[in-house]
Amino acid sequence: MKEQSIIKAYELAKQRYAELGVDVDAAMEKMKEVAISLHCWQTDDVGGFETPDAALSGGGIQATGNYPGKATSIAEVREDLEKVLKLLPGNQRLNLHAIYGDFGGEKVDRDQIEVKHYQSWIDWCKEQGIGMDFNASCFSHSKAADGFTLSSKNEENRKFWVEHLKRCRAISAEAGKQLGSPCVHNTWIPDGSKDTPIDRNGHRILLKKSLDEAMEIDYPKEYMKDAVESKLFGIGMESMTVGSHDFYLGYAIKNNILICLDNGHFHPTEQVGDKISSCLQFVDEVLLHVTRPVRWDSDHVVTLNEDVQLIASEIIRNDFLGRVNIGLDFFDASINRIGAYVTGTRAAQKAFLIAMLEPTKLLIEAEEAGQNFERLAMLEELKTMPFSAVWDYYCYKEGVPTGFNYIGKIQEYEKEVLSKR
Ligand code: RNT
Ligand code: ZN
Repeated sequence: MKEQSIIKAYELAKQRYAELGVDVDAAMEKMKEVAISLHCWQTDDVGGFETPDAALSGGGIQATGNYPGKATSIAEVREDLEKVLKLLPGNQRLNLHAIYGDFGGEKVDRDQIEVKHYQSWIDWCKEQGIGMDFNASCFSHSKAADGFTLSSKNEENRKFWVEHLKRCRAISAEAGKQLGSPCVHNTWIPDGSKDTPIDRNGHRILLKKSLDEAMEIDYPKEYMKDAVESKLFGIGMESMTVGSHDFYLGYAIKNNILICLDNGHFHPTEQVGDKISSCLQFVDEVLLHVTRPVRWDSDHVVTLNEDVQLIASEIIRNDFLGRVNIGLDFFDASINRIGAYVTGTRAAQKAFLIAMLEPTKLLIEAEEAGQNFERLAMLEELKTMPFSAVWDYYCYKEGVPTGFNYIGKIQEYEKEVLSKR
């Protein structure tokens, strides 16, 4: 796209938005407050580098597809992430899973991990000038093979996962301390039952006990913040999920920690965008896992759809950016993974910029005056406002490819790097 046409289109768009009382430059400035945490697991289909043959298994998370070019080492994950960072406007963070530790070929079980195994990641984040978030990995492990981790009735296994979580929290606190930005530690467990269980309560008592034990140490909020992620069901766990939304929302409120809302983890007619203002009445902050469920928690690449738009709009309308931590959670192994990454992250960013270009005051005035036709009509008209001109200019100003142009950059990267793996 020619520089001239980007600027020209932007100037016209700016006028159109100004007619609605929207300040486009202020919106682009506000985009600085939107930090998106990039989930490292899009680079290698949630495999990790624990043992030579680490592979995703168990617990209802599934990456489908075998498109060539997947990252097979930490160096390759970083190479990919650096490429992704270059193609995105705005601010990002890294969201690391414990299985991505730098173990140097050594077999380090999850109850043995230490800060030293993640120091090279912390250093990498420092070099990139970004913050880091972290996740306990309670899946793809022999001690999770029976479908239970923190809620296991096998005391040896339960203790093992409690130890893992404790260590992950300590690593998070150290990462946050070193990077000068609080590390959000998220706990998600696959625990549940394929068929109708009897002792739902027993497992929930154990999960609560395990979380209490693992979270005994209170770290300063400037270093780390805890989040717990609920889920409705997983493949192979259709009948009961121990860590349900009711369970974790209760736990988060009681302990004033973060609730993690993954928009693939609810009934398809429920919208996470609607949950934010409910949860934030009772907890200080939430963590989001922005994803695209197609019929189930399929973790398709995020697109600019109404669900994602409602999430972004709710955050911006209510000035919740300081209380919402934004993570992504998709892993598509059937297409160019870096293309998936950039497309999905840009889609989430677009939703935020669109939200910032909304004349919210006008809409609220219509709503409060009972002018619901007018509200509906305005929302419809807003959908076709010249947003792309603003988006292109924003990308141009940020020094990243505008519009379709990032596609070619990813094709080049595929040719030069990914296809040689
Ligand atoms: C699984 C959860 C969880 C995982 C990641 C890898 O259903 O969404 O967040 O996707 O931790
Ligand atoms: Zn998730």
